[in-house]
This record gives sequence, structure tokens and C-alpha cells, in this order.
Amino acid sequence: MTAKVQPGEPDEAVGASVEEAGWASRRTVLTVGAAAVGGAGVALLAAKQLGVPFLGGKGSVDAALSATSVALGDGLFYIENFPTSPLILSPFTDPLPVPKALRPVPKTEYSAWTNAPGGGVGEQNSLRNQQHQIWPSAIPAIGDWGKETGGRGGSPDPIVYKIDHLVSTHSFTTSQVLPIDEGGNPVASFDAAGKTYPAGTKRTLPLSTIYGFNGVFPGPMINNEYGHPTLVRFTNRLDENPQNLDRQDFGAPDWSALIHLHNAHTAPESDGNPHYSMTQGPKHQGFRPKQWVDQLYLNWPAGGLDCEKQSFFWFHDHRMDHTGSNVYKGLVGLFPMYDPKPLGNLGGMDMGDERQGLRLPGVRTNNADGSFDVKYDIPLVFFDARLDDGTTVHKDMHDVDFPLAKNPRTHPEWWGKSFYKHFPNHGFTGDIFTVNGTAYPVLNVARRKYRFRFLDASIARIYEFKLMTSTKGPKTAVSLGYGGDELEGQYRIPDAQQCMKWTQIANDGGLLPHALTRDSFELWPAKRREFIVDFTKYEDGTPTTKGDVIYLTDVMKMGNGRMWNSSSRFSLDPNYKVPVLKFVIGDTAPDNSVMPAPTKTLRPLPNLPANWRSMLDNRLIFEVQRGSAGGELEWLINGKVFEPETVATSMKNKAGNSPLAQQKKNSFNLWEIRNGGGGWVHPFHLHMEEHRTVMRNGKDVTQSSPGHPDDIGREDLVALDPSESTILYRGFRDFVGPYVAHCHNLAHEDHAMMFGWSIMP
Ligand SMILES: [Cu+2]
Repeated sequence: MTAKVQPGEPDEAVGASVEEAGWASRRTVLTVGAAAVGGAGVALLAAKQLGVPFLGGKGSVDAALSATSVALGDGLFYIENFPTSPLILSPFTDPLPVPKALRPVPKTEYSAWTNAPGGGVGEQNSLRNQQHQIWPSAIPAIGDWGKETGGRGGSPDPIVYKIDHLVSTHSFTTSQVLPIDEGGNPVASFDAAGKTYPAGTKRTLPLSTIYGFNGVFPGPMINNEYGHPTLVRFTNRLDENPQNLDRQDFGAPDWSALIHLHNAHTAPESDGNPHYSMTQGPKHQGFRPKQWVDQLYLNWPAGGLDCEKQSFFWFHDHRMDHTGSNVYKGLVGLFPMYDPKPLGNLGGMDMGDERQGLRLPGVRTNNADGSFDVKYDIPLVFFDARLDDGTTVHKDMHDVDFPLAKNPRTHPEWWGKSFYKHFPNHGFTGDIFTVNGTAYPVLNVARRKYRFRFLDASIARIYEFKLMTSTKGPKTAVSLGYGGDELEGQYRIPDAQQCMKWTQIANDGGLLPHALTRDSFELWPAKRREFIVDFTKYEDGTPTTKGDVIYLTDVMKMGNGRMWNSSSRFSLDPNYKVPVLKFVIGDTAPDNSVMPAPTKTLRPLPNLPANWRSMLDNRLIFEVQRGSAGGELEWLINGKVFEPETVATSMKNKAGNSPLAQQKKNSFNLWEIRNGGGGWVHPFHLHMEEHRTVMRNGKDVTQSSPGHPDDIGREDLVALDPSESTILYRGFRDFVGPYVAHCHNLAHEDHAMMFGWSIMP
């Protein structure tokens, strides 16, 4: 988009292999518009080819874009054309993958690394140009941390993990599939060898090429505890392709990646955000192949305060302009967070041991290397995919980045592999729903309580989940007479009825002040929500029996990335009930966990100052909107595209000021995030500290928020309904430097809906 290239930027760092990745074409772009790369560069290149006046040069990218916007009309660079994925014929037979904790690197081993992790100058990355802002021993004795450590502060040295970004393969299902068209009719299919299979032929899916943390999707899970820092050495090895896999036409074309632990309380050099990366550290859109970075997660809450502790993070790629394609290509990992701090004399508050503290479901096994596993505490990662039908034309503005693909054209050789489109007008949604990387899996559960940690790792899809039973079971949407967008999810359970309620204990900000009982809940991109499910009885009190089947069911219809077509909050379609995960109840198992009563305090909220309303007039205001910067730069904030090297400016507030998005360290403020409308929804994420939503559309929601019940807790992502305005109370504690805020609809983020902000000493 608008990334500016550093003069003398060492693109050659990657070596000769970049030619294969399309770097040559990017050079051409750079010669056309020396001040711009990516989408903006492409727009400028296109403008030149069209004979539109070239207005390149630093500072005039916006002008160039508006000049080209008319010429780059939809017809030229952009068609909204998606394949229909083949029908999975035997759903709910593959087991749900349940992640095990990644094992750390022994100290004897990492101490012997040529560049062992450390807190010294230049020790933070392979470029040797950054230092960890706070090494664990230097954590200040503030807040509860001061009390906890007897006024000493500090934490032990980090537990060290090693994660490589690798080119690898992934299978979404072992089921046979039937290739179908958008009407649900059987169609011909293809293979990589050039063979065509006639309509009606059942097929086995080929493996999809992924970029994965340690080569798997979803990537490793690191189990963490407050007070025990974690350091991950992320090494980019995406230049290696030992299996000679076809990389297709998505994923960052220079194979760079930038890893963000969403939403850890983390220094900028470990935050992996584009405002940081373009101004410090890599001074590039991401870390390139052969480079490494040590990301240090102090596992220390904002202000040292227990009330700021969180409970479930995930890490994912944040490479500027290609976050969506890198995440969709597999760069997703899990990072549950536990709290061993004693709760009175009841033992560790939330340490994965149901005999202690809050007694949330979990049976913990400590491993000798410092890691631990927790049974009955299961992350569920939701990801919707679309698979190539071999006949859909690949064509969008990023084609220039992938010259080997020779787009626009069809790719029968990619039949059955994951399909991605960078710039769809209405965003990207898949028609196959996967959980932990597997389409329509089954989980055999014991008759007891479980804790489930939900994460939406999709590009744009929002889900609304219910627990349902059915006597007749799932039917294909095709057999029920549906076609087109109504084929999303492939299966429906027409006779399904809600049979259990959810007990919500946490959202993206960590444990709620108290548990909520819910019939259904929405899960927006990047959101986490945690629930306890009691598999011993139904909501009417009837006991379950062995062999009973319960479906985790999505009831939100969302045919494209714009917003839902129907959901419980807005004109529910009672016929849209898509089973996503099948639970089969097994034998009764011991259970020492306790279902928290609605009155029981889980995690008390941080203080909201009584005079917060006095800060309203001088709040910072950011309006996200669909704009007209031209080409694919259609997502703006305060009328501007993302400028990675600068901090954004607020709209003029009631006090008459337009403050810079710059805050003093350890200050607090109100930020308004406003949805400029147009019938879109935006999951808006602010890095660094979770916030409290204090107002929606001018109404105080600190006590209750209809439509968004867990607004009463802390959040790192605010769900913006169409034309909605939200006001957030935010802290800026402990670290200084550059951060970002952005829409987490990754198609929007990659097309400029992001802004830089920073914390000043
Ligand atoms: Cu958005």
C-alpha cells in the first residue's frame, strides 16, 4: 500500500531465491514509484501503463492514488469470483486435533547457540540493532507485583522456545469429496499432473501448501503462567522449500513475516507490528528469510496489577499488506495464559488445576522441562477455507507479485487446494468450516465439565454458536435445495434444537468479573471467548447418557465479508443451522471443578476513575470508513490510508483539538472508534493493553451492554456494528514506542485500515 522504501534498503538480503518469489516484478514496481511499494506501487505502475499522469514521489502517494482511482475501476483489476469447494462426503469422522503444549529448549542447548538470547545491546534480533526494553530481572516492583515480590520486582529468566516459519503441507479432511458447482451439481475436477476427472468422480483432496509455525496449522501451543516469562526465537525459513511445493499465488511474495502475540502486554520490539517494523528493527515490512527475532513475553500484567491479567492469547503473522494471506496460509499459534497466584488460602487462582483457586475445569500435568499440559481445557480455533475448483479465474491486483502464476488464468493444477483472494470487494469468507485445522471434526468427551477457549482465526467470518441436538442429524445443504452463498458451511441440521447453555468465564481481555449464562454468543475475527460446558446434563436438567451427540452449531449466516445476513440479533434465519463440531458423550469421569455461580467474583475489574466523563471532550477520535483512495486502497481511518512511519492524528474533538495518537507512558485516555457506516462491521483491535468499553452510541455501557454482554469485561478488540460509535478507556503503561490499531477483518487491515500510535517517555 503506502509503505515507503528506505533508500539503500537491502532487498538483496534474501538472496537469489527472491526472483522465484516475484521480487523482480516488485523491483519494476519500485522503479515506477520509488516511494511506494505493494498495492500503491501496483496502482502507480498500472497508472503509467494506462497513460494516467504519474504523480509518484514521497509525500504524494495519496495524490497519485486519487488520480488513478477512476482509471483503476473495478473492471480492470478486480473481479469478485470465488470457487465452490468440493463437498466433504463423510463429515464428523476425523477427530478434533487437541493441541499439546510445545516443549521448551533446554538451557544447556540455547546457551550454546551462537547468538544465545539475552538482554544486552543488539541481542534481540539477527540484525543486531535492537535490545529488549525490559529484561525479566528488570521488571519494576509496581502495583501488585511490588507486593508479590516484597518490593523487589523482577521475574526469573525466560523459558525459551524455538519456532521456525516453514513451508509445509496441511490436510483439512481425510474424507472423500464430491466436486460441485455453485448450484451443487457435480462437476469435473483435476489434478496436479494435468488429468481431468469427469463430473461425479469422488476424490481425495490434495494437501494444501501452508506457511506454518514449525510447519503445522494451527501452529504450536505454548502454555504460560504469569510470573514465568517466555521467550520465543522466531526464525524465518520460508525460503526453504525442500519438498518443492507449489506456493501458489498468496502469502507475502518476499516471504517475510512479522509475528504479533495478540494482545500481550509487550514492548514494541516483541510486538511484531508494522509501525514498529518500518521504523525500527527490520525497517522492512517484516523479518525476511534467514532472519530471526527473539520475542520476549514477560507474562506480566499492565501496571503489575492482578486485575489486568488475561487468559488466552494467540500469535499470528502481522506482515504489512499480507497479514491476511500469511494467516490464511497458516501462520497461527496458541498461547493460553494461567495464573498461579494464590487466591486466599484456596491455592493457585487459575493454574489449570481444578482442585485449586477458582476451580475451573482442568487437570494439570507438569513436565520436567518447565512446560505443562492441562486436560479438559481445550482451545478451539475457527477458520473458514475455500478450495480451488480449477475453473475459477485467479485475477486480482496482487497478480504482479506472483509472476510464476501467470495470472489471470485458471489453475486446474491447484484443484482442491486452499484458494485465496487478496482484494475481494466484499471481503473473503470460506464455505468449509474448520476447527483446529480439521473440517467438521468430532470430539469424544467424558461426562464431566470442560473449559473451551474459542478463537476466531478467520479472515472475516463472524460466528454465532449454540449447543444443539438433533435426531435426524446433518444433511447436505445441496440436498435441502440450497445453492450459491447458501451452500456456506456445506451441512445443516434442520431439526436441531438448543439443548445446553454456555457459561462464559472469559473474553479477549481475560476472566470476566463474573460468569455469564448465554444461549448463544458471537465470535468475531481475533476474538477469544472461554466457556464451561457441563456434559453431564442438558439445560432442562435431564442427565446425558453415553453415546449422546451434541453439535456445536453456527447460526450466523454470512455469505461474504461485509457483515452477517442473519443472526440472533438481526433477523435470524431459523433454517441456518450449520454443524461445525460434533461432541459424542462417553463415560463419566472424575470432576473436581466447580461451575462458577453468576454472583461469584472471577477477576475484579480495574478501577475506572469516577471522573472519566470529564475526559470525553478531549478524547481521541478515529473513524473507520470505506473510502476512495483508489485502486485497492478502499479502507481508511480518518480519511487516510495507513502510513507505517507516522503516528495518526485524531479527528477534531469537542474541545477543538486534533491530538496526535501519542500518549505519555503510564497515562490513561478515552479513545473513540467510530464506524463510518456503509453497512459494514469492523472488529477493531488496539495493540498493547486491553481496554474497557465505556460507551456505545452515546450510552454508558459500563454496567450492561445489550448486544455485547461481555463489554462489561476487558477487551482488546471492539466489535463495531454498522454505523456504531464506541468509546474506550485505555491505559498506556510500562513500555514506550510504536504500536498500531487496526481492523481485524484481515482484508480490511491489508487494505489500509490501520493507524500507527506511540507511547512517549
Ligand atoms: Cu474492517
